[in-house]
Amino acid sequence: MKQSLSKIESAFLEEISQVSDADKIEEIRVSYLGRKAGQLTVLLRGLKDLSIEEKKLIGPAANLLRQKIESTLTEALQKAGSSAVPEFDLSLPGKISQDKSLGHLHPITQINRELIRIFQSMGFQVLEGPELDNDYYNFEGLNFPFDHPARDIQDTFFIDSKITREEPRDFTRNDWVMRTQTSNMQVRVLEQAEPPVRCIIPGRVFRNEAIDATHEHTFYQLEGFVVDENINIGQLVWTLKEIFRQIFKQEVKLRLRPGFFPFVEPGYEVDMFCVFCGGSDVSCKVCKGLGWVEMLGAGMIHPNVLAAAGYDAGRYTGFAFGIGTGRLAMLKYNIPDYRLYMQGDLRFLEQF
Ligand code: FA5
Repeated sequence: MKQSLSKIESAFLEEISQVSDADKIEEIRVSYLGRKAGQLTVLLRGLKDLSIEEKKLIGPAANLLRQKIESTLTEALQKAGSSAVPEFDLSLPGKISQDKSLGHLHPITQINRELIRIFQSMGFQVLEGPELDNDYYNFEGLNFPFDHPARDIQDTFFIDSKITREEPRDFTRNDWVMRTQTSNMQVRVLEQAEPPVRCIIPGRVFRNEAIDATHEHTFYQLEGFVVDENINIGQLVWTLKEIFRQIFKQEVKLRLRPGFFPFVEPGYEVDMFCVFCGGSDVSCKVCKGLGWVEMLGAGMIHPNVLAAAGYDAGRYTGFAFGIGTGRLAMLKYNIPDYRLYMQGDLRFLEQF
């Protein structure tokens, strides 16, 4: 067996020294290492019939010869300039060169992650909700009776098909909508959770509305609500101020105006002082010179909503808010136009 190995070795070295073109080199490879009838392959196959002592002796020598043949073939191919030989090592890890920038997070993702971190530090649970939802959770359960004009506040994308999906309840109306608000999670969560409840739901929402510097048809909200005994407006205001203080790393001026949302009573619209012009520029695209930008809706959860979720509305109270996270990111990162988020323009995205 040993003699056969040396015969193969010298024959191979003799043959390879006489060829210089890639096709011939390939022929030699097949003749020695080919899977079916390669001379060395056949010999290696015979190893299994040897005794253990012989295997120990011949096995390593045969493997060594195979490696030698392989590396000699590769060298020969390199000399022949074959494209079959990679010019670089594909198994090496990539290099980060100065002129190639790393990927980075979209500003909405950044603000969401920051909000999640802050809310989690305050004991809020983070949940997700469906973007396509039943009329019940988006409207009816939230105290928007069918055909009530309050539904017109949010221009809705209605879905023109019957969907069957496993849901925790039978719907009074089997109508589906692209959710217009992350508030669609209020009843859904409360139906399944026991108080105390403290959670946030960041997500995408959809409205069939005209777009401008502060409005998109597809935009981002973060819903939050707390339900327990003795929950009050003071706690809502404190929570909002604290969140804004942590996001902007300074005290932020917020303004509460009475606002109507059928699922809260009392309800508020909350504005933040415009950091772009402070109200001094009538041509400011963000606040239009008013000095304030509407950032969120909020209020005390309406007893009808608590009752729809099966809560004893006499015993439990709760507050809820829905922050426009895209608007928040505009003020935090000085973004003058909401439409920039969705345009995929690298000149914009690379700034974050
Ligand atoms: C609501 O969507 C309520 N669900 C908020 C709420 C939650 C109220 C809980 C009470 C209790 P509103 O339609 O105002 O409310 O939207 C909330 C925020 O989303 C706005 O303050 C604004 O920051 C943002 N927003 C609303 N419409 C758009 C839009 N078209 N484009 C971008 N951001 C928007």
